[in-house]
Amino acid sequence: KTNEDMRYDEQCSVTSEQEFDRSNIRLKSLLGEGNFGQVWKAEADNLSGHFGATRIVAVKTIRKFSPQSSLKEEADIMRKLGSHQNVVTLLGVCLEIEPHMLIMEYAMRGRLLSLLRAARSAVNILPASVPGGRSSTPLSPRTLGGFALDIACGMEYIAEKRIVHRDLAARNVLLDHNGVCKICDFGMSIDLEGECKQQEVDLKSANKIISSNTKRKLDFGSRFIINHWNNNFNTNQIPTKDAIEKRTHSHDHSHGHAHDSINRRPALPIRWMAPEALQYHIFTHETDVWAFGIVLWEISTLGSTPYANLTGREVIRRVPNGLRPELPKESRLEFYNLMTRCWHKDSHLRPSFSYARQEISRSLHKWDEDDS
Ligand code: ACK
Repeated sequence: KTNEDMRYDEQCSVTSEQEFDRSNIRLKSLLGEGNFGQVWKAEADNLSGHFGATRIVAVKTIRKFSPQSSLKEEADIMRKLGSHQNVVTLLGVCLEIEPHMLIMEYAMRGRLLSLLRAARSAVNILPASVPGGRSSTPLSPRTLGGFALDIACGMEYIAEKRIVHRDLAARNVLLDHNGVCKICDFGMSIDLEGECKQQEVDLKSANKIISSNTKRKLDFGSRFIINHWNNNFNTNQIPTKDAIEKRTHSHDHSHGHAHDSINRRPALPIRWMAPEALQYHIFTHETDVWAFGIVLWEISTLGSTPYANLTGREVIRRVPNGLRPELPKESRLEFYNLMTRCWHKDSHLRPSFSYARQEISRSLHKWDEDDS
């Protein structure tokens, strides 16, 4: 992104509750259908005071009777995040009448996962000199390392804002026209600060709890995260391990989420989840770090599915017992170490996002120096 693009996004990013006039949106083509709704490529006029200007945007809509029946919470999270070059920016909302819509910046090159998989056949079939779009170009280790750095920067920012993403995976990273990665899909995210306020926990002590390495933190974490689960998954029970297992009967149907076997609503991204998330339903910045390790693995394997030979049920049982994704042969050593540390059983011994970002940045500098 140029500085000018950044300034434009900052001006456009939505910070108020203000409703966008939906008559200013023209849906152009369906980009894809997610679990709860659709994403459209669209044109939007007069976004956030840019009168007379038209911008290409992505519009997310929601099915009326989906379990996540509103995009309000997702909009709140995105509003709080504002504008960062590695996070998809919210540009406007239509939440007063249905169908609800989120207007987001448009990331032209689509999902990172698709790009990684497309690059596989390019690596195998096409010689490096064949001209073509980026999606048919083999991806160099330097380019892959750049993706890892972008995602670490985005996640560092998200964690600074005290948001837990809960669904970080290569399918939820988009690429813009410059090939810059942008983290998206905050439908499962939690705002830790907001949760503290709601549960009348003093923010000062909550900050201490959240940032300290004590058991209290986990207790605190699990309590509000379970509440969040109940709100979102519409059940009055604290989910048991059995309940999770039930949700995984038909896994791998779409987007890496397990599905409820009866009504097929999406449950949890089992293969990206840390042991404490699988066992005790604790979701924290550290469980996001675990998922980041899986994303590094996805990047290194050009979009393989973690534990592809196991069912979701087996993953739930074996990851807490020490099972980890098989380390890819073709990756650079620095990334092995980093991903392995992201998968430390003890969540407090995993690196922070800012440490991971610095480490990746150091590796990339070293590669650049070695190459020159
Ligand atoms: O790989 P894709 O083109 O990238 O297909 C999926 C589809 O919508 C369903 O999620 C695309 N998509 C989602 N959000 C955006 C966005 N902000 N910009 C561009 N494409 C998007 C995603």
